[in-house]
Amino acid sequence: MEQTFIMIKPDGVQRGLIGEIIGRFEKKGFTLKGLKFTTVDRSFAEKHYADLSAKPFFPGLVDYIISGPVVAMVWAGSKVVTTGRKIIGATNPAESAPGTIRGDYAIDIGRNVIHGSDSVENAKKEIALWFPDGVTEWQSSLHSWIYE
Ligand code: RTP
Repeated sequence: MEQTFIMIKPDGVQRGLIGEIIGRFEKKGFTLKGLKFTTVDRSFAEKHYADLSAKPFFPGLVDYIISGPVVAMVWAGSKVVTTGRKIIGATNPAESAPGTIRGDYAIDIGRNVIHGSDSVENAKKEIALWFPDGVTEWQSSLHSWIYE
């Protein structure tokens, strides 16, 4: 099964959205494979967002991510990378559809509550970075009620 890396950013944690966000992925039918409540330091955040290091918003983005605890997760399921991005909504909450996490809970692009991998390849890299010891391999007993 495909896997994706999802992170509830510090604003999502501070605003009490952990349960709401996990609930949306659970209720969709995806399977939780890894979960860590943690803070990260500057060099780790810079590694996670290395692709954006040339962007003008990069220093502010790193400050934001290290400003408080985050919830790092691995979710598994069919097409979980693209579907996860749909559940999250567009990067800029002003353009995120109502019903998406960012559409429902965020206003500012620099406080957009959640991160989700944008490709299967990046998901693999992010999972390796955040969960170097691997994830928990198990299969939900609901599997046959979710997949044909
Ligand atoms: P993410 O990686 O957090 O899931 O977001 P994304 O793929 O939807 O967007 P990306 O382009 O990778 O940007 C990463 C995060 O940087 C912040 N950002 N700020 N001020 C700005 O113009 C700006 N653009 C992006 C956002 O927090 C975005 O999620």
